[in-house]
Amino acid sequence: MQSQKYNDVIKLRGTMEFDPKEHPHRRFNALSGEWVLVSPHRTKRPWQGKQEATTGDNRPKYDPKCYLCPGNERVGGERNPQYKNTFVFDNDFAALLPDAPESGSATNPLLQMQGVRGKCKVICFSPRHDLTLPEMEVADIKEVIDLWAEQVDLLGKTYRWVQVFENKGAVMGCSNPHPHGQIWASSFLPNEPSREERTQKAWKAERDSILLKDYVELELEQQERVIVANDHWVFVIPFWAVWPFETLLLPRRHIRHLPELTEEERHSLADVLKRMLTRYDNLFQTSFPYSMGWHGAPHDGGDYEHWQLHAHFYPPLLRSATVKKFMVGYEMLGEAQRDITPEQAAQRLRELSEVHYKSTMK
Ligand code: H2U
Ligand code: ZN
Repeated sequence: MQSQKYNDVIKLRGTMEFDPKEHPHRRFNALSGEWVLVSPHRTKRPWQGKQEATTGDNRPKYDPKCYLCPGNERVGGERNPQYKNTFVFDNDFAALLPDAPESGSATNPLLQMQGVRGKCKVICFSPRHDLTLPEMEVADIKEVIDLWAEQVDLLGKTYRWVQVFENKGAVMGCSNPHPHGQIWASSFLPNEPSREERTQKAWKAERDSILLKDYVELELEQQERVIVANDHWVFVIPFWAVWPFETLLLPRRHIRHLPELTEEERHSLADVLKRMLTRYDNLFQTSFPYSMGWHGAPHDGGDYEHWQLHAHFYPPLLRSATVKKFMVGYEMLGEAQRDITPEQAAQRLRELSEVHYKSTMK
């Protein structure tokens, strides 16, 4: 028999109307297949945690000590050319090697390993040491997009997966403020795209439609989580976002890979990136840190009709330029959790200007 106290709780719960703005709930990430716990009632809790020092952001246009600036020597002894737009080079400390040997087959299911091959590159977005993507001209951002597409095309001829990404800000472990990103191409499909491969494939098999195309249409209809959109692209805080200001960048049409983008779509992508990343910087009046990366279909010759190209932006900041969200405790041992709802986060980003705060301070 249930106790009186338990019955009272049930009775009380029955009289309350569920409100996702107020009540704890879980949301399903249709793309990763994982759940996230949302606790909106908790946003008022006091904070006496870590306050990280903000680093001053007065960088010179050229830094003679920077290993990414034009004409400078890198750690491995090679010298960068006097590049004018973008510059790509093989990572001097590559995590993946093109000619690593194959491993033998595993004999113990508890001690499995795989030999892997790959290539790691570093991309400089601009010769200017003092800029970041949102501070660059749209035409110069377009050069970065062209380089991403060119490298995906090139590396995709040899490798199954080409991961284009950017770590921005010291808080994300970025080693140098000079605007740059990386590409790691690999003979294997890493965990994150493997999950997305499973969910997108299953969606197509069950509904005969494209998961992220259905999703972008739903977001455009609801307009609750859309932040910036133009003729070809839509930036949303996904319904299932884990990081407070996490965003998902989606094309409106069905595109599998970056190299498929038309000239017009590349210009339009440069525009939407500049606008969204400016909003990010304006949120806490700081050069907004994040890890971002592109997920396009694998390059192994398989049928990837179910894939939709997209980019994830994972910023760590929570409530200021110095207070970030920690993925610890419950997140490590239970599941991901957030306080502010994705709808509230989207509204905050929507209310911001698309004029960069630094340009108004000059
Ligand atoms: P971040 O994107 O996390 O800052 O990494 C920069 C990369 O640049 C890092 O992977 C490489 C490091 O190995 N690097 C070089 O290839 N040459 C250098 O001279 C310094 C850093
Ligand atoms: Zn530099």
